[in-house]
Amino acid sequence: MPDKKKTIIALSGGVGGAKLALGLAQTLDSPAFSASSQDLTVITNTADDFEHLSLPISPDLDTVMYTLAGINNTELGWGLAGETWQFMQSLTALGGENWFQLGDKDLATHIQRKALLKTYSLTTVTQKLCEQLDIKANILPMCDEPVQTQVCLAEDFAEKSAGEELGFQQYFVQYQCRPVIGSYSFTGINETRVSSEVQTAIDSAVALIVCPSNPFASIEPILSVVGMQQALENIACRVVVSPIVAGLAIKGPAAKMMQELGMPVTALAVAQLYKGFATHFVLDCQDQQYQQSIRELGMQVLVRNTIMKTDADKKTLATEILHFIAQSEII
Ligand code: FO1
Repeated sequence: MPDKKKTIIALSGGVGGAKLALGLAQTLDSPAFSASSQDLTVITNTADDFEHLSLPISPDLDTVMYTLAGINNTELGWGLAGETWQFMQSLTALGGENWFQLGDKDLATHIQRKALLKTYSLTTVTQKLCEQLDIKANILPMCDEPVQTQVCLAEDFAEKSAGEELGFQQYFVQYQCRPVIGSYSFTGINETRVSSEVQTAIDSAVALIVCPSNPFASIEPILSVVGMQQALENIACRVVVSPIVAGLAIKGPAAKMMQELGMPVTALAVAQLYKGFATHFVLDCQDQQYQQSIRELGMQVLVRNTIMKTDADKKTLATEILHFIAQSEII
């Protein structure tokens, strides 16, 4: 009789999350772990998604997908390796909108996604794309309904006044995260629900790993899907990996957002955000002074190098987290 399926669920945004997801996928696939019969499901943020040039763009889904397929562009941190830009050059020559770069190869993903979305849900479309790319892990969007992160400006910026909202990609790409944020919201979130595919993964899950992704822009939208947090709380072991190391975000605007939202930029402040939800916390060696304070929040703490520069770093961190989970008294 085959072993009952045991799933490790990872929650991920873009680059940082995808790195750990790759480490987890490779580790679970290695001979040392194959006897544990654990598979990987990556539930990915889709609140960065938007329509651009009439195409449905899912930046975090694509970053996770390309990374797990081994075809990601490591220099840019998004898009595909060996990309060319003739489409963008021609579009620019025609006076088209060029603040958001779509590479020639990447364009195929968005066009194929658009075609498939006429018939299938985003979850099924993602599964079909992953199948074509030979990805073994199960990559799922956080939900099938459209959600869009909007940031509300605390100060005037360019032609926008304080109090006005910007879509996340405009904030992130067009304005390079320069506007000061007062608050943010997730348009459409109240119309979402946990998909049957996400629920099935949760039902067989032995542990949840929150990858080192932006707590506000990447993880909070996932946890805000109607019914998601309650469903995930049925998984006894819930590990958060800090995206803040030595007061800096590994990538992206997490540190800047924390500061503008009035929080100290520390791994301890990240742990406080997840108080009551996380049972385990992974802290970088550079932040070990917070170990005791985080334990006092009710979490077991693992102190390791969490900066993943090489593929070996990704696998090492993934292995250490999987051992931390296995040793836990909870499962
Ligand atoms: N990020 C940029 O900084 N500039 C871009 O022009 C850009 C284009 C782009 C196209 C497709 C895609 O899937 C991602 C793209 N990204 C780009 C990355 C993306 O906007 C961000 O990494 C995420 O939204 C943040 O998680």
